[in-house]
Amino acid sequence: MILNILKYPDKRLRTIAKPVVRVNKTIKQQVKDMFETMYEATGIGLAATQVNFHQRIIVIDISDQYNEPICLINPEIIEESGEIQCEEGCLSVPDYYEIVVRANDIKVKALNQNGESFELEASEMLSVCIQHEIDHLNGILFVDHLSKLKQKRLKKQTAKKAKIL
Ligand code: GNR
Ligand code: NI
Repeated sequence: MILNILKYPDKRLRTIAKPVVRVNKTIKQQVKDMFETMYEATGIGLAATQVNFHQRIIVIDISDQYNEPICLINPEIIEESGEIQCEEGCLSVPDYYEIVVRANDIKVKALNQNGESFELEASEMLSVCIQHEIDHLNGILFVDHLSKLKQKRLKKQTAKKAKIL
């Protein structure tokens, strides 16, 4: 099932997601729906928060062929180093792109969609995407990393757009 993606400045995007207690049927169905929604929206990642489901689930696929799905449940960054500046966008902030500075190399611990614990080392685009998605689970948007002036401009621009729609 395709899920609705919340759009900035929806306050529900500020919700802090709770850890998944057990990877049961409901969670597995949610993961399925999130992959379907991400692929349909042609994103490279999606956090549960964006579809108004406030438990710690992320889906990612940064491959060209869209055939390398990664699911992270209760993800935790256990190591990080280096720096990368990457132009980011967000399905919850349509048509807006800005450079954000993040760690280039991370090690993440999570559960997979069968509830098994695993670790993943990531760098560059995958690393950026994982950090962007974990931010969502904490109610943080990439625009929060920008200057106050850029945030003010985005806010004004979004309000103006909402008026004509
Ligand atoms: O599709 C997406 N592209 C993207 C590009 C650069 C950095 C992060 C991302 S994630 C984004 C999908 C999304 O909004 N995930 O929360
Ligand atoms: Ni996003």
